[in-house]
Amino acid sequence: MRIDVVTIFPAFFDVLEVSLLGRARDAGILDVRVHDLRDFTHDRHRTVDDTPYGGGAGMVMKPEPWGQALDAIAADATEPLRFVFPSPAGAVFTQAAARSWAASGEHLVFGCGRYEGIDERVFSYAATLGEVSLTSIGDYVLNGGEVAAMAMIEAVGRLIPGVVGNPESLIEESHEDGLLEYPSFTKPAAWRGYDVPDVLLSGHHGRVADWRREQQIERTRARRPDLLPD
Ligand code: JFT
Repeated sequence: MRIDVVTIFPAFFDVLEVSLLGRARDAGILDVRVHDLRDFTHDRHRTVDDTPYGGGAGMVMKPEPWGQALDAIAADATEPLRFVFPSPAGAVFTQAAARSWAASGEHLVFGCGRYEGIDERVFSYAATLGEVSLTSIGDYVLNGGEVAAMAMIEAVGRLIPGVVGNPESLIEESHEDGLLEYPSFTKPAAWRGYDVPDVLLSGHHGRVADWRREQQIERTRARRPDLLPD
């Protein structure tokens, strides 16, 4: 899978090298390329922002560098493009979106803005080159799109076959079955006065499975009732 990132802070993405995705990249399964938006400017100060039309606080990202960056990426794309712009005004990113993008065969392009946001016409222009998604990672406020893009890249990347070692662990995890995960324990069986639940030491696979499902439902009811059907 090919992923491009456009940002004024390319160094943010250096951690991709050392994370889970680094090995997938070495194996040729994931090809992530990071571009500095300022490389697509032409003035001495490599300007990417300007004051907002209509007034108001802060600065807005100028459309011209974005247009040049998106054109350069589109020019050598070999798969259908999806432009993902992290945005506090976007639809909330879900595991369903991660699954859909991972399975789509699309070339993902993350446009990471800063300041008050990106000139709205950039999204209209991107829509002439591919699909466009304005996506938020949740209802809290960040200073720009980089951290959100990193989260989405990890969520999508780990669903690409070969990126995560054991495909079973993908299915078992939180959200893949609509419930929170069951609690996990490892050795020792007794630690600082806390014991591992007896059922997990019993060797009764059916009872273990029933207990885990019960735990999933109870935790989901207590912490995330919004995930349960009425
Ligand atoms: C914040 C963001 C996400 C996501 C993109 C761009 C500029 C700063 C900002 C903050 C509040 C209002 C602009 C961004 C996010 C999230 C994403 C940008 N800012 N206006 N904040 N919180 N969950 N995804 Cl471009």
